[in-house]
Amino acid sequence: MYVMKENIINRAINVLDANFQKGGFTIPSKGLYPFQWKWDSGFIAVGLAHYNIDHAKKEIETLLNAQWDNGFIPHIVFHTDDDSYFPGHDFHRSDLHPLSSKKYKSTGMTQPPVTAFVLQDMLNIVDDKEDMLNFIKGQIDKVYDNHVYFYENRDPQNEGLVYIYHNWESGTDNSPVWDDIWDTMNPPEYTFERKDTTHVDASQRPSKREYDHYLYIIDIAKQNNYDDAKIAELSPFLVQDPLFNAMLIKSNKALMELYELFGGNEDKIAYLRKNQERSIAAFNQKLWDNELGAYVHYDMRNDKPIRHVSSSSFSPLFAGIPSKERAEVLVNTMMDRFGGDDKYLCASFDPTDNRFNPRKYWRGPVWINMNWMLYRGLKEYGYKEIAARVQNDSIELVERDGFFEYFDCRKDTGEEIRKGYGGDNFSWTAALIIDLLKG
Ligand code: 2M8
Repeated sequence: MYVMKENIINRAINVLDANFQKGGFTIPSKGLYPFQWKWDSGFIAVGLAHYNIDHAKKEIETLLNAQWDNGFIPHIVFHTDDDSYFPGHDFHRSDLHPLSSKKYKSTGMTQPPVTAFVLQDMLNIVDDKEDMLNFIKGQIDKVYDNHVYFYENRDPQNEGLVYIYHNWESGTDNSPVWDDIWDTMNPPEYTFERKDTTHVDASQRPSKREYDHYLYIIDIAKQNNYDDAKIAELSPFLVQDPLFNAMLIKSNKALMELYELFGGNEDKIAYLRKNQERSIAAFNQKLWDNELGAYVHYDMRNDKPIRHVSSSSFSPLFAGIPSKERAEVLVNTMMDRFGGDDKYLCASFDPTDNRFNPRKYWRGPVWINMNWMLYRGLKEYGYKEIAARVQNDSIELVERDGFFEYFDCRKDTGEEIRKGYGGDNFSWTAALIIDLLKG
């Protein structure tokens, strides 16, 4: 066991080192994703903190350097002019927003706010606490400003829940949850050259028609210079996502705890506390589906819940959102639908739903970042055995199938040689496996 563990950790370190760039950030996967992604950076920094603290700090620093003057942090920072990815900076045009960074080209959309809880994790991992505290002191206000940005600009009805206006903001790009929204839209047929399908089999990626929807939503945002109020008024995609809001809540807590360590900052702590209470209450009230026994997404544009269970439904465990009683219902739902003996935990979409696809990206495969959060959440609520299963399943998949982007949740795929799906040598898989093995 010990030798095996060391061996995976060394392989994971090799993946991360190979993906680290001169500019001080880590690409998610060579070829497929050649820039810096917001939530990837966070997960990567957790892994880096175990063996290369300088790189871990750099990862966070380079991301936060690209913050806009209104506190917004973009989902992709285009540090280089690489044209092997579509859509690139020339499509996204972050310069249209008056407060966007003048120094860094980026997208005009964001991703789940993981940075604050990542900073807290980094502090917990390293031995030299003083050094890390100094680093955090220099970065924390930027992360706070990002949370203020969300509450002041992404919550038009002042509910305590923030919206996302694009499926790429969710991180769960082609989840079947979005199919309900695509059904309400009829975007034009765009002409463009896909780059992702030159790196990964098309059967494991979103369809061309799905990409038309993705591009169309960006076009609407661009026509309005990425103005948040206009987007809230006009975007055909406007969703309160349980994963995104759970990350915000988890990060609010981390920010408050970190500020408390430093002393002072009473105003900031009070602001976060007020919003935290509202957010948790609204989350439990609006996003809980009693019949499904799970948290679900809410479609603000069409004013209705999107009633499907996905791995996002379980992310509130990581943020301490459900009561003990509700957590039990949620875990039972997960075990009934996702937890059969013939499956690895945890599929990204409900295997009992007819939209489930075990090979297609966010429509069913297991993702290590979601498992990492699930493992922590289950442990926190006292589900030690199920947590251990999530941990072991993750390690087994990576050990056998490789450091891939996503994995088949079926124990028997019908194929002789198993392999992971999507990009190979994928950074957050490597980073979080290190943390899962050490934790
Ligand atoms: C995937 O998303 C990008 C767009 O952001 C893509 O498909 O081109 C998602 O899995 C997302 O969650 C992830 O951050 C990104 C980079 O790993 O890839």
